[in-house]
Amino acid sequence: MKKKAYNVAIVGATGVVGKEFIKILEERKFPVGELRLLASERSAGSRIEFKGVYEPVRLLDEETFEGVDIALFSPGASVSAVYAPKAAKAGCIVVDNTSQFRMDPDVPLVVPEVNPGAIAGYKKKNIIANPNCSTIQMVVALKPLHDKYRIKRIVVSTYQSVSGAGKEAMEELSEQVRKLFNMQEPESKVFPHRIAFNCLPQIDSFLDNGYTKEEMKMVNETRKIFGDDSVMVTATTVRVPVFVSHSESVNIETEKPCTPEAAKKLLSKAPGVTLMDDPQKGIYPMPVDAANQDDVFVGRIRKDESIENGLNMWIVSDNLRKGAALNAVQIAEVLIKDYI
Ligand code: NAP
Ligand code: 3JM
Repeated sequence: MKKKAYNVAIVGATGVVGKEFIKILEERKFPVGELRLLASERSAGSRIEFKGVYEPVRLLDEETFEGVDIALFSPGASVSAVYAPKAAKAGCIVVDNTSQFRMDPDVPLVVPEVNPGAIAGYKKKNIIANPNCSTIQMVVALKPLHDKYRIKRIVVSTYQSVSGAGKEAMEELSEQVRKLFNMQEPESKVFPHRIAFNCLPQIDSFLDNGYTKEEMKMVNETRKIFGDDSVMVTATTVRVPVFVSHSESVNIETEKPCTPEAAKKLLSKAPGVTLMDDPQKGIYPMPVDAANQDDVFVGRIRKDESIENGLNMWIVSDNLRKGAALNAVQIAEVLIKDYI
């Protein structure tokens, strides 16, 4: 028999993704029984509102997962590495937002609009991975095009907001702007260089191949989610001084010819996508409009005139919602509908 309500733990509840989890569970009326909010000793003892009640934040420890059905994790990769397997062993299903398990062949990597069937694979480890924010918005927009025209190659450049690096990163941008307006020297602690009025062509650390880890996440995760290693992907990921929503300039080469008009028609009906494409009237997606929205917004669709079958487009979405917390809650919704 189906349960009426599920006990849910949020690990990293005081972070920007964690707080979005709490908002989205309430907004979507997810059937929450007990809500267990977990963080480090820095925040244990504080309270966060859920459905009008101030729930206590507790310290993440070994006993925390007894009786929990679903655990939504966003505490950073090294913390997930230790605690997600413990939670899974205690019997709950973990939906992990970090990069820790994404490429594990025994862990499904899921975007419900793209590969919902993969969720069934959670039984191997009791863990499901949520992809990187930049990957999620790109695959939601490209999946219908891949299904119909087969994408051979993707070239993507991102313009990622500071909220993707957490609460301290958002504070760093605010503080740097304040200092610069007051003729003071800004400090950089979270980012490797000043982010205020600047762009940083580095997200996460550099690898031996000259790419950053963030760039290789986009390459590897896209292929895993599409279940198609023949798709070639190359990425340049850039941090920009925007608070919320990531933007992406995406170029695709398809096997079968696809006109911009056909792409627009397909995307106007695609699940989770809103087409905003009337540039003559100034209509195209922008981060300020996408923030606090659920959909992936696509515009500036046009022919790549330098190759036979190519398209350019501009894809924008709220990185904390579809890029993180919303996608994970949608996975949990499929779990309770079809599996538990
Ligand atoms: P954040 O604002 O810095 O929040 C980090 C959260 O993790 C806080 O609640 C923090 O608690 C908690 N935490 C840190 N160390 C912990 C520990 N040792 N034990 C228990 N809790 C701990 O960061 P965020 O933006 O929410 O992101 C958190 C993580 O989610 C990232 O590191 C990343 O792996 C993942 N993420 C994924 C996506 C995605 O695309 N799917 C997007 C953004 C982030 P305190 O308040 O106690 O410090
Ligand atoms: C987004 O623990 C960490 O260093 C987290 C780094 C991080 C990640 C990650 O690798 O999990 C920050 C922001 C992500 C992500 O989604 O990949």
